[in-house]
Amino acid sequence: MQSALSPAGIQASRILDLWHLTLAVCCAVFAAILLACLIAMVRAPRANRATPADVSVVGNPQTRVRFWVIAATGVSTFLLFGLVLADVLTDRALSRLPVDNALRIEMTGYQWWWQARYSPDGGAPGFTLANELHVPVGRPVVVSLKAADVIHTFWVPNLHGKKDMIPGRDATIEFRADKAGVYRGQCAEFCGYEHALMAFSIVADPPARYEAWAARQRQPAPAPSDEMAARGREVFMSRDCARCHAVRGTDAQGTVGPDLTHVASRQFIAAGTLANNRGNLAGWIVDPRTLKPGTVMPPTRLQPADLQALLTWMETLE
Ligand code: HEC
Ligand SMILES: [Cu+2]
Repeated sequence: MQSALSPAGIQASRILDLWHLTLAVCCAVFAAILLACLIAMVRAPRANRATPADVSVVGNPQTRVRFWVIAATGVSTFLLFGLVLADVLTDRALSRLPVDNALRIEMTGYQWWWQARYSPDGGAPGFTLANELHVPVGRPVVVSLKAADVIHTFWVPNLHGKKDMIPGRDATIEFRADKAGVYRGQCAEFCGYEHALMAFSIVADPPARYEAWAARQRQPAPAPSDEMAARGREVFMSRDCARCHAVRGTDAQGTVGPDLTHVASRQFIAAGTLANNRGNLAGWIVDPRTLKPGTVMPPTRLQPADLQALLTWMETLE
């Protein structure tokens, strides 16, 4: 779900309140202006060939009109300042989310995917993943935002507004998910060819489920359980994959692409581009640039048996 109109957290609902207020004021002003136009049209004297236009008002001061113009200007100014005030108050409320005991995540935008590094939490070590974050319901989350190449924008409308990720300039965004669910996020700053295919999701889980998920993510990849998976791991290590990807628990330590230690636990691959299933994974590995033109990941030619083994191993990375 991706909608600013159905907030799942306190930040987004404050923004929605401001939006409702702005909408109501603007609609009322718009209706008042239409009404004034209508009255003016109905009351305007009609001219035709027999009755020439009445231009006697030109050059005469119109005190009654002057009153209405001043009153309308006053009301507009008052309403505009009211909206500014509401804006400032909302902004202040947004910055006052209590963040003691917050979950801390560092998120980096790459062309065109997201890396998330979870900080050590309550004595447990941190971990790294891509594109699909889980957070516990009811606990504040502080995300520090970075960009690896160009400007990206972090935006999960169900949870908060937008925040730019500017290379070399650190920023943070704080939110709290108050309702369990899956919230879609999207890069909101045009960042090149595949800007439109740079999505991610935030899964808000009840705390116990979140802890179980986090405990799994902290684990290194399991040792291959059978011959086929072992061969698949061999293919991964011997082809270029390990140069760009990390799989904890193996020799693969690349940092150019997403951490794949638990790639099979994700719903999507390639930043929301494809559902994560065996067929899409195969297509992606063999020819990523047809599916996502411009992506850094190169195509890889594999013997069918090697490809099947690689897929089998990757499916064990849950
Ligand atoms: C030159 C670096 C590079 C090489 C080599 C490379 N990849 Fe990638 N890979 C990437 C990048 C960058 C992405 C992110 C692409 C995107 O989403 O736009 C990616 C994405 C992926 C994904 C999707 C991950 C996710 O969670 O979205 C998988 C799976 C993957 N690569 C597997 C492989 C395999 C298997 C190989 C070897 C056959 C390989 N890659 C070789 C750079 C590389
Ligand atoms: Cu982007």
